Amino acid sequence: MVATTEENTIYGNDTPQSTMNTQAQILKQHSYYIFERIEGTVKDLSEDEATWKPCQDSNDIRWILTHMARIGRILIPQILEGTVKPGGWDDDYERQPHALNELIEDLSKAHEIISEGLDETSDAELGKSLTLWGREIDCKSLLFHLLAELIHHNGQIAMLRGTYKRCKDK
Ligand code: NI
Repeated sequence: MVATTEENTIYGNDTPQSTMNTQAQILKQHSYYIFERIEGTVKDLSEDEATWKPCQDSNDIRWILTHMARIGRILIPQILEGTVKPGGWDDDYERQPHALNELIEDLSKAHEIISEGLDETSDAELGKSLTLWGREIDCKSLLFHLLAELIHHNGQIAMLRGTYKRCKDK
C-alpha cells in the first residue's frame, strides 16, 4: 500500500534527531575542497623548495607542512573522537622529525580520517561543548577554526613556492 502524505509526514523520515548529520556532511564537503586545494599546492614539491626561506627568520614550507599535518592528522581527529584534553593539545607531532613524503602522506591520511569521522558524527555531537585551554567551545566552532587554519597555511605555502620560483628564475 502506498503511504498517504499524512503518513509520510509522520513516519516518512526514519532518521531520528540524534543521528541526523546534515551539518557534518557539509563540513565533510568543505574539508574535501580544502584537502583538494592542499594536494594541488604541494604537488611536485622538492626538498630544496621545502627548506628554502625568503629570509632567515621565516618559516620554511617543511615547518608549515608539519604544523598542518599535526592539525589534520592529530588535532581534528581528537575533536571528532572526543579525546581533546581540557588543559590543551597534548601531542608532540611537531617536535619529531618527519620526512617530506611522510608529511604529505599524513595530510592525505588526515583527509580520510576526517571524512570517515564526519560520517560518524551527528549534528547533535557537533553542537556539544568541550573545554580547551580552560575555555568552553563547541565542537563545530573548533572544527571551523582548524579547517580554516589548514587553508590559511596552504596559502602561505603557495606564496613561498611562488617566491622561490621567481627567485630561482632570475
Ligand atoms: Ni597555525
